[in-house]
Amino acid sequence: MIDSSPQLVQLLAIDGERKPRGDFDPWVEDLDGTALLALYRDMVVVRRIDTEATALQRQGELGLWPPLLGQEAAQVGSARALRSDDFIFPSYRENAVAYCRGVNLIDIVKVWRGNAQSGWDPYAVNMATPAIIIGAQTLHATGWALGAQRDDVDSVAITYFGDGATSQGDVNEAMVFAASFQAPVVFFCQNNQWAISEPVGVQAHRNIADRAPGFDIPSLRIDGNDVIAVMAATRMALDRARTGGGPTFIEAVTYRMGPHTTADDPTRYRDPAELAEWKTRDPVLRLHRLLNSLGQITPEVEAATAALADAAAAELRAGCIGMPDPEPLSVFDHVYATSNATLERQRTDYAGYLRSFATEHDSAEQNRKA
Ligand SMILES: Cc1ncc(C[n+]2csc(CCOP(=O)(O)OP(=O)(O)O)c2C)c(N)n1
Ligand SMILES: [Mg+2]
Repeated sequence: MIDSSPQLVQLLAIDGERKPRGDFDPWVEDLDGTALLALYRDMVVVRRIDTEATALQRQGELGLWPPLLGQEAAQVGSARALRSDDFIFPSYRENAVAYCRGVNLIDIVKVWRGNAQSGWDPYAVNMATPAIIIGAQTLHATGWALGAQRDDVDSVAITYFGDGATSQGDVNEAMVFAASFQAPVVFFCQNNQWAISEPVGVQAHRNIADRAPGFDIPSLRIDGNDVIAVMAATRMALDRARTGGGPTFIEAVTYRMGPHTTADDPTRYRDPAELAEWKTRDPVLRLHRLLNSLGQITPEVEAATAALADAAAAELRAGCIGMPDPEPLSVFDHVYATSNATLERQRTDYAGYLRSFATEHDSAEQNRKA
């Protein structure tokens, strides 16, 4: 299951050794100890946020949560390669990307608590809100990229999706359009080995990265648990797009260490030996090993990083639990820019339905106020 074929680009070995590679190294030569430590900090914090959100769901404070455990390097390495004017079109799992983009932690969980239909203003951070419809966001990204091309700006669209999404028509259609018009878009596929309970080998008898050249889109197959390789490949792809070279497809080979979502139980379909094997490739541990060998890990650094992660978790928890409940009828407010008769009828019906739960006390209160 674990791939170590020569095309898999790896710049950071499992034991934390930096592996030189002439074609990729120039893209990450600025990554000194301080920069690597910043990436490490991000990865520790997003893992902590993810763990806290999972706990909040287990405690009934969130309806659902899609964990990113194991995919920290793929998300942080790519997100930190972007410019602020690049636009991100994510799936539901890119919560580390949202964190790197500066999305408020509360806004990240709002939608999973059922408090809002959408978490944040996409234009404030140049990142769309999560797409649950598998692969739909790849079309949005390609359309946005075509717009950037016509506006003659050098901003790039990046879209995140999973291995399973590559079987979806939308993703293939997006690649056809991106290739035809040389759209400045990066297709970033996190191959986490599973599409819920479906292993990647069922839908892809060859590497997923092999598909893109069929659309005339160059592709890179990288170790997605290696934050340095991820950053190098993403910078390379962004640069190509920015300079008129068109789209690039990146397959980041990683592993979903947790369940698909908190509603899933992977022990029913996954061999525990597979998880144990991937734990040895843990992206956070690997970077920690490199930093340790560079002398960057001191007790002070460890304590400061843990404090940062704890503070983020505390902020998330307090914000989540303290969120005011939305007014139930507000669900109708943003369906259309201007309302219509059908929607108004639904609103009236729903208001009546809600009134049917009113207690005698509520009725007495209403009568008193009336
Ligand atoms: C169009 C569509 N079909 C099916 C689903 C149900 N569904 C939700 S997640 C998922 C699997 C996606 O797997 P993958 O693309 O590998 O992403 P991952 O969840 O592993 O990150 C499916 C089939 C959906 N949300 N949208
Ligand atoms: Mg997957």
